[in-house]
Amino acid sequence: MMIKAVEKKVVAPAGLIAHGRGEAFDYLLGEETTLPSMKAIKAASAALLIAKQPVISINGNAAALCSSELVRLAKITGSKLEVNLFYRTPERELAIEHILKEAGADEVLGIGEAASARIEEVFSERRRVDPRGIFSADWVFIPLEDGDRTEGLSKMGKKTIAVDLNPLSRTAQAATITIVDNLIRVVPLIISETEKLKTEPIQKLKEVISTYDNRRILSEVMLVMEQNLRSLSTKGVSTNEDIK
Ligand code: PTJ
Repeated sequence: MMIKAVEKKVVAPAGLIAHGRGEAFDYLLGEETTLPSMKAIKAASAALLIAKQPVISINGNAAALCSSELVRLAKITGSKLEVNLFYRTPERELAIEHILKEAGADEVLGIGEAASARIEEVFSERRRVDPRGIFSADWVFIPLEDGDRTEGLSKMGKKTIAVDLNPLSRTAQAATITIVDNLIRVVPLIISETEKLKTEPIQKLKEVISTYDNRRILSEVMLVMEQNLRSLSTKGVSTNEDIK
């Protein structure tokens, strides 16, 4: 699927490397959503519901992996969809816009001249943003983001929700809410969580966010990884002698 998406110019060649890196970390999670990640998903859902101008940032990998679900999430939470690419070319912008429109998006921001604003703190093509979208957003959902832009967005005062399988990445470390899990599992879970939380009073949603501690969640996820590795390694190998 990802290779086909590279051929269609949706995914950048570097997106394949990022995907493989993600898979390696997913094995450490046991390829399932962990309890700490569920807490991050709940906080992210509450944030998208209380946000005044939420924006979902779409890159090549996100479009290839779950465009229909991201369009659905945008509709449920009233978020805008904006294409924002590290390896930006007009061809890729249009290919991703096409996928999102086919998946039911009414409006896709960040295409061509529409990405006319600049994030001064970012030095890659990712600095180009749409004034109606990321530039004026309060919360930005950033799946598979690069570290520079996550830091740039937070310097601009934006709150960010990152999805990144690597808890050590600069994005995971810099985001307001970090969901360390596979994007393909995360988006359906945020959809069902937002549907559950939608009827809750705003005060309750604010409380979910104010009691959320991202540092602690990152530590808990790393402990899950450590435990998984420990139990896997003690299954087959019990002593140093066995390793030799
Ligand atoms: O489409 P473009 O031009 O915007 O380029 C997109 C990529 C992904 C190439 C660009 O954003 C990039 O280079 O990202 P990084 O810095 O490689 O970071 C991607 C992060 O996503 C890595 O930490 C991976 O572990 C993680 N990742 C990969 N696949 C998944 C994932 N996280 C969650 N779910 C995945 N399926």
